[in-house]
Amino acid sequence: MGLLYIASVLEKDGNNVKIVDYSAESYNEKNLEKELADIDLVGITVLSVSIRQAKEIVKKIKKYNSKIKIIIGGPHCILFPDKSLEETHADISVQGPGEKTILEIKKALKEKKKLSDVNGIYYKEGKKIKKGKPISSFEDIDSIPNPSRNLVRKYNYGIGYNPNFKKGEFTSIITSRGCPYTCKFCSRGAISMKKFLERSTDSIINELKIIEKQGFRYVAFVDDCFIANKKHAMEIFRRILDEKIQLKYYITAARVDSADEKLYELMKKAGVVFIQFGLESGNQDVLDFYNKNTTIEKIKYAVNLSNKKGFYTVGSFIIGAPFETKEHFKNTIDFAKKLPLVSVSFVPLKYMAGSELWNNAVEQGKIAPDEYVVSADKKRNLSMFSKEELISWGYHGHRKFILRPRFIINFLKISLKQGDFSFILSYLLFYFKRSKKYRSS
Ligand code: B12
Repeated sequence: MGLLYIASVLEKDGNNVKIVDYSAESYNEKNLEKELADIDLVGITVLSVSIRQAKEIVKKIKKYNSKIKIIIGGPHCILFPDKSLEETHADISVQGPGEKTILEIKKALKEKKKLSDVNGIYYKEGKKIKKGKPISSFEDIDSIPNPSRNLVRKYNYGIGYNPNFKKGEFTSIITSRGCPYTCKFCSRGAISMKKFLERSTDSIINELKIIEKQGFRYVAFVDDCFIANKKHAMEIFRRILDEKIQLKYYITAARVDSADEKLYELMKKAGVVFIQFGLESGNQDVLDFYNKNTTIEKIKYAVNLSNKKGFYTVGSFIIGAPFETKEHFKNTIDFAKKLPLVSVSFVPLKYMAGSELWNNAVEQGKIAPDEYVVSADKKRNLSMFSKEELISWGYHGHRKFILRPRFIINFLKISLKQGDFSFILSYLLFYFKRSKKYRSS
C-alpha cells in the first residue's frame, strides 16, 4: 500500500511508474535487471525484517546501473532514517509518509537543486550522510490521491485468506494512519510518530466505489486498529449500505473494545465476513504487562458477539512474556479453547525495533541496537523459555485447539451461515500440509 500511494502521486505528476512486489513474485537477479531497463529512479519499502534483502537489491541495482537513484522509505526508515542509509547503501532515506516528499525529491533531482532543502529526508553526499529540512506536518490525509491499484493487478493477493481468490479480486484499504494505543510489544506508535489520523467517511466511500468499479470483490481493512473509533465505523458501514456498495470485507486487526451489538449488526449487513482480533493472552497479568488496556471479560464478550453475528472470528495470542510460566501458557490455551474462534495462533513474543519492550531490552544490554527483530529466548534473558520451547508450545496450543469436535462444529456452523465452505477447506489444507511437513522433519 505504501508504494501504491507513492506511485499514485508520481503518476499524477506525469511519471511512468511500475511496481514489483517481491512478496508476491519470486525474486531473481535476471528478473530484476529486466525491470530496470529505462528506469532512472527506484523506490523501495524497507521493513526492519527486510533490511538484508533491501541491501542486496540496492547492491544489484547499483551494479546494473550506478546512475539509478535509489530512495528507501517505510517503517524501518522512519525508525532509523540515517542508519538505514548506511545499512542499505541507498541514496536517499525518507523519514515519514512519502507522498509529499517524493515530489520534492523529484523536483530537487530534476532541477539539480540541493537535497538539503527537502523536508524529512537523509541523503548521501559523497561518503557523508546529511539531513534535509525537518519533517513537515502531515495532517490532511484526505488530500492524498487513492493508491494506484492497477499497477499490481498482475498479482494474486489475498490467497492467505482464501485460496480460491483470483487475480484482481482482492485488495486492501487503509482508513486511518497510526494507532492511539501503546501496547509494549508493538512498534506502531514509534513508526506513526504517535499520531492517529482518520480519513473522512466521504473519502473512504469514494475509494470503495472506485474499488468496486475496478472489479474487486473483497477488501481487507488493514488499519493498525480499524475500529478505534466506533462512531466513525458506524458511519462508514451505514454509508456502505446506503450507497449499496457490493463488496465483502475482511477486518485484519481489531481490538475487542470494538464489540458492540449495533455496530456488528450493521457490519454484517454491509458485507463484513471476517474479523481478526489481537487477543494476546488468557491471563490478565500478561495483558496488563503488555499495556493492552483490556480485560479477559471484554475478550470473551467480543469473540462471542462476533461469532454470534456469523463472522469468521480469528484470534492471535502471544506467548513468552518475560515472567510467563507454563501455567500462563496453559491458561491461554484453555482460554482459547473456550472461545468460538475459527482460527487461532500462539506466536512466540518478538522484540521488535521501535517497541517499548525492544527499547528497554536494548537499554539493558540484552539486545544490540542493530538486532531489529529478536525472538523471546531464555538464553538471552528475554523469557523463561528457549525460543524452541516457545515455538513448540505454540504448536502444542494450536493442536489442542483444533483437535476438538466443538471447534469443527462451530467452524461448519459459521461456514453454513456464510454459505461458503472455502475458508474451512483452505484451513484444513494448510494444517494438513504443515503437519505432513512436521512428520517428515
Ligand atoms: C497490512 C500489513 C501487512 C500485510 C500486507 C498485506 C496487505 N494486504 O497490504 C501482511 C499480513 C502480509 C504483513 C506481513 C508482515 N508484516 Co506487516 N503490516 C501491515 C500494516 C498493518 C499495514 C501496511 C500498510 O499498508 N500501511 C499503509 C501505508 C500507506 O503505510 P506505509 O507502508 O508505512 O507507507 C508509507 C510510508 O512508510 C512511506 N513509504 C513506504 N514505503 C516507501 C517507499 C518509498 C520509496 C518512499 C519514498 C516512501 C515510502 O510512504 C508511505 C505512504 O505514506 C503495517 C502497519 C501500518 N499501518 O503500516 C504492518 C507492518 C508494516 N508490518 C510489520 C511486520 C513486522 C510484518 C511481518 C514481519 C509480520 C510477521 N511476523 O510475519 C510480515 C512481513 C511481510 C514481508 N515479508 O514484508 C511491521 C513492520 C515493523 C518494522 N519495524 O519494520 C508493521 C509496521 C506493523 C507493526 N505494528 O509493527 N503486514
